[in-house]
Amino acid sequence: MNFSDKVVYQIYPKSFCDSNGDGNGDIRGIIGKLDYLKRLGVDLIWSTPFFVSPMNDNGYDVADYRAIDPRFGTMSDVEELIAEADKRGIGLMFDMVFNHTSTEHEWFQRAIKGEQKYIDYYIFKDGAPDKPPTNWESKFGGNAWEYVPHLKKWYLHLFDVTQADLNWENPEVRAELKDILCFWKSKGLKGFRFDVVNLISKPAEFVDDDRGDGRRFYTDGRHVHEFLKELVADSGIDGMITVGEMSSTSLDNCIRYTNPNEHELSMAFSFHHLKVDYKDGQKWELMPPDIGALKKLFATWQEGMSDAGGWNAVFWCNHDQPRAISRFGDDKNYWAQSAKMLAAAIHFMRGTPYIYQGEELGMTNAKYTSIDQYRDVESLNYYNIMLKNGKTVEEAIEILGERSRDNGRTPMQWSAEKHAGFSTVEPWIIPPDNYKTINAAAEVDDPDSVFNFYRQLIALRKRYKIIADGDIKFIEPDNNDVLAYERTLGDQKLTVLCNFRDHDVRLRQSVKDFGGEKLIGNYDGVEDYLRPFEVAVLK
Ligand code: TEU
Repeated sequence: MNFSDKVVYQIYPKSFCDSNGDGNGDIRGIIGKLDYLKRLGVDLIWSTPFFVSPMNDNGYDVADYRAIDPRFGTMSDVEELIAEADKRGIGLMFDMVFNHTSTEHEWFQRAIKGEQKYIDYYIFKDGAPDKPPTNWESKFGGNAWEYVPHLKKWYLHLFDVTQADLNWENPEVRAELKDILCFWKSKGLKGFRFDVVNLISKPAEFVDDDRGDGRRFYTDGRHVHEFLKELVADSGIDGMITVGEMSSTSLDNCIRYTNPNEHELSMAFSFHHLKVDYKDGQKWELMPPDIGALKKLFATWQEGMSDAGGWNAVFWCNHDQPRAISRFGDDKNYWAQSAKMLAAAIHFMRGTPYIYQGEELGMTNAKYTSIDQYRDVESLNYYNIMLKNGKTVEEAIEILGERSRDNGRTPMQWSAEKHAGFSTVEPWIIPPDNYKTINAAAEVDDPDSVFNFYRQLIALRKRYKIIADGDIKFIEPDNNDVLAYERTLGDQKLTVLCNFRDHDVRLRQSVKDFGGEKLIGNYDGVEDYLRPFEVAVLK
């Protein structure tokens, strides 16, 4: 599939639309909103997992890859979703969580009963009960190993203790995963998203990390490219749209993951640009975003991938990230301006844009005020860790308000009605009060809305080949207020200027001198300077 002119919309089903009044979103809820997505103009939907799961990590702990969790619906609902989306010209991408399974998966259950075949499906190590095999840390806090007393063995879990890492060195495991892909491919999907797929290849030896949490031993690991090539070839998914979630990855590896000559994946998510507000690289330490660093990262990745034939998935938001508008914009005084500026900043880059549910409405962080309002396993773990490390309750709540994954998991704001029009009953997680003004019903018919700005961005990508296929070069490198780049295709040129500040900013030359005509922007006309959070796209 040629995907340079495509736009993907990400759905987190638990928070998208509740069709049966149980407070949780479901598959039929998605079906009911397909016309909304058609109106927006997206080509593909990536849905996060809805497979059978104990839901300790909201479905990223899969217990059965071929069955739908009844809380989300049935297999026939899923088949109807695929068919109804197809009628509207929208393809489906499902989320394959292949680095680990739930400990409730049959394979793990048989492993802990002592069946050697299934012990070999996971990463079990012998050891004494008081000493984990290595000092590696789980991404959700604490040591990454769990002891199983009756086996006298530890198993590795890079995420929650109920998410056991699979042993990809075992060809039987790889064969199982290929079968799962074939099963879903035959249902008529257009593509797949692969969860933390650059963590699948673990080292030959497991040793302590004296310089970090262990990630340097398994990130972009020794056989990862070989395993991906094999998975893609043997399951016949080359040519479908595939995106790998690459955790703490490198540019060189992402070039290899996505260059079409390698026959691995179509594109990659990398996260470096979403760590520019981590103080000393620590997620749980607050700092205002470093816009200079953000610019450098975009320039390095955009130009680097482009020069070497790689392809980026470009995005600000997903179900693991706080809302970009609350991080990089001003969600109070310049709400619409910053929502639109952030949208344009990435939609004109080289790569496939991803819109995360609610981003097209300008949804903001929840900023909950009490720990009982949080649901995410990572947030709950780190709340306790922060208190243990001496933070006060107020400090911990302030940090979660900025950093919790739940900020991106609040119910989709469909209307000003009770529960944001998401459900008829109290949702599993409460919406922020601003749903009364920020919601789909208020925006879809308003030509100036954030929603209609996104709609225009998608339409422009289809109309101008330069947006989909042009080269990219970053300009104004020394200006730490403005992200600026040029796209070129033949003799055509587009200049994109984005002000990340809440005040006017001047460039070395007048904005008017960058181009003759404005293609799109978030203020009327063009001044010599950029207004607060202004974006101007000039041709
Ligand atoms: O995320 C992987 C991941 O690295 C981030 O979730 C990161 O760990 C988190 O933001 C901590 O700061 C994927 C999924 O997107 C996520 O929802 C799952 O929890 C995780 O994998 C495990 O499957």
